[in-house]
Order: sequence, then structure tokens, then C-alpha cells
Amino acid sequence: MKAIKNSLSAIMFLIFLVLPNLVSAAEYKVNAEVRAFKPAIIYIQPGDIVHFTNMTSHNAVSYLKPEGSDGFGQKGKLPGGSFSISLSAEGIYGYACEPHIGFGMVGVIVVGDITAEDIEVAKTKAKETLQGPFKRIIGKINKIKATK
Ligand SMILES: [Cu+2]
Repeated sequence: MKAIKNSLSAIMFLIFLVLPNLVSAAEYKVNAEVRAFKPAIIYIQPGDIVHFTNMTSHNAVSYLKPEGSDGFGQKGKLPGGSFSISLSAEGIYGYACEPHIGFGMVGVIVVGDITAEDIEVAKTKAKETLQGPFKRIIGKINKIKATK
């Protein structure tokens, strides 16, 4: 009984440690519609959570990511019904649904504050690195706005 009480105390203590982080993380939803992500562009803060829903026949793989970030998604894999990500590195993430890239099913997640120069840098990088239909991500980057 004492052991249980001690572990409960330990768990409660951990919850209090973690709680402030949980509370401050905002949550966003990106739904995969027929051939598009809705909303296709979102602005979030580091540590916020993005839920991708209705992903049964879709995936979301980052093809453009900030320096030092691993990005998200696994090339060639469908994640299943839904999945969630949390991004800590600030910057511009451009992603695509691989099965529907031909239809322009792409999106952008902006993490933290970005300047007009950050957008230009991302655009240049996108033009240099994206191949074929994945260049459609550039069209979405053209629509994002500087936040500082
Ligand atoms: Cu798709």
C-alpha cells in the first residue's frame, strides 16, 4: 500500500512538472479532404501540436524543412486514420501528400516568427531542391506572410 502511495506521489509530481508545457501547447487540426489539406497553411508556435485527420488514403511528408529539423512524415508510407506531430524548430515546413501530389495536395506549416527574408530563403531553397510536381509547394510558400 505504501509503495502504491509513493508511486502515486511520484506520478502527481511528474504531472505538475509537465502540466505547464501541456497547457501552453496549442492544438491545430489539418483535415485531409478529397485532394487538399484544409487549412493548407497554418501558423503555430514551437511545441504546438498539429493533428492530421482523415489520413487513411493520404500521407503528409515534409519536403522542405528548416535547418536542424528532422521534418515529419515517412516517404512512401500511409500513416493510417490520423496522426499528430509537434514541431520545435522554428521556420517554414512545406509538405505534400505523395499519393495526390499530382493534384497539388500540399501544405505549409509556419513555426514561430518568420521575416520576409526567411520566406525568400525558403522559396530559393524550394526552387533548388523540389523536383517535378513537388514544386507545387512553392505556390503555397508564395501565400505565406511574414509574422515579424
Ligand atoms: Cu492525399
